[in-house]
Amino acid sequence: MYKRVFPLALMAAMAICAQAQEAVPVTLDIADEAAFASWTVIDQNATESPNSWAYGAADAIYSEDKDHAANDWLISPAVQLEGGVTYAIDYYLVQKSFFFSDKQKYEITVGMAPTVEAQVTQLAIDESFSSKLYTKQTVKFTPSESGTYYLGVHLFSDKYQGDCGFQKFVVSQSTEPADDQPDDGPKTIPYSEDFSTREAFDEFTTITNVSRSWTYSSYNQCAEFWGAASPVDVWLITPDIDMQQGKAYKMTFRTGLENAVNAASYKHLYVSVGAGASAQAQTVELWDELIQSALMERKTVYFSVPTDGLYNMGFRVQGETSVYAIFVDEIDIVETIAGDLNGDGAVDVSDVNLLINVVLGKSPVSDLKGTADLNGDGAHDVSDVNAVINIILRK
Ligand SMILES: [Ca+2]
Ligand SMILES: [Ca+2]
Ligand SMILES: [Ca+2]
Ligand SMILES: [Ca+2]
Repeated sequence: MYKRVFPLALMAAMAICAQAQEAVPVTLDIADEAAFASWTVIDQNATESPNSWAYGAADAIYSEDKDHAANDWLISPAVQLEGGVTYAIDYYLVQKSFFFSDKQKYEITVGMAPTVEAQVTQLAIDESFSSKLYTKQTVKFTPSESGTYYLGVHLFSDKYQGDCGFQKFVVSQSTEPADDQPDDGPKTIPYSEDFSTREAFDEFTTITNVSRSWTYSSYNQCAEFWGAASPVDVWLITPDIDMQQGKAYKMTFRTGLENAVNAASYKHLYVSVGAGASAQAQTVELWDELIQSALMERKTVYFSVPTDGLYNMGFRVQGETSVYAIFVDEIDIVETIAGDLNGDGAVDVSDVNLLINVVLGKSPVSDLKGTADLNGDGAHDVSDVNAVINIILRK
């Protein structure tokens, strides 16, 4: 079948070059077979997997290959774009599978020719796409030069992940600045992130020791790590957040599992803080728990920082996992009353007594309803007891 697709694609590309290019706003859809013929299909792994993009029903469909991963491109007809102008590009994909654990992997690209070599700019990537409906996703693009552009859908899903459908691109001039422009500096407290957009996730740093990492789940609107067959060490680290020494902070977030039916699906999650978005900089471990629930449970972490500056919170999954996902969502950081360790709103001798009991190991750390590490050195010890006494004496 791919033997037919190749020359068809070339003829289509040549036909387009002869036509006037579309100017924005424009919808590049696949309304019928004739429209599909104006798109370029490139089956990059045709020798091992002839499955590729084909006309469906007012869309293009990649039919799953049960034995081989996909490596298949669908490239749009030409569109005329102006340099320096920011465009909003809506795209519509769908996952066709009965299995919730099936995921598609794709990237959205743009380039100045309908070839793999020319599709050099990546606009989006999702390695765990699972939306069962055609829903709008949007990326921004600001070309540096005016000219003829082509938008690409590159599917590189693992084998046996169900069919994938692509419906259309809608290109319009954006009223907002491009995502890749620098934002307005570090985040401040109160800090809140609910991952309602991919752009929000893109401000996070991800680090991994395996082929997969934390990705954006457009379906669940949260951060997701899809697990791996081998032991993992994967980090999701917040953007820079401005924090001050001597203040008490409380971070809450929600986490849960895609599948919690057996222990192989559980994931060990660690939370840390450090002055940098790298594993080396995440020096103070604050919390850890073996996540065993499919409910998105809210977790609470109390902490302080040792000096004024920019800090990052780390979410790390470590150890054995299955290939089911863990989710992180609704990260909130607020300032609390420094020294109020029992959470009654006041700082007094009862807080000192509680901290002494925790330092002596007579009370569990979980009794604390505020940070007992007031100097932010990662330890609960007598210097923190003194810090609470000083807060009381200064009142
Ligand atoms: Ca193929
Ligand atoms: Ca969310
Ligand atoms: Ca108190
Ligand atoms: Ca301390």
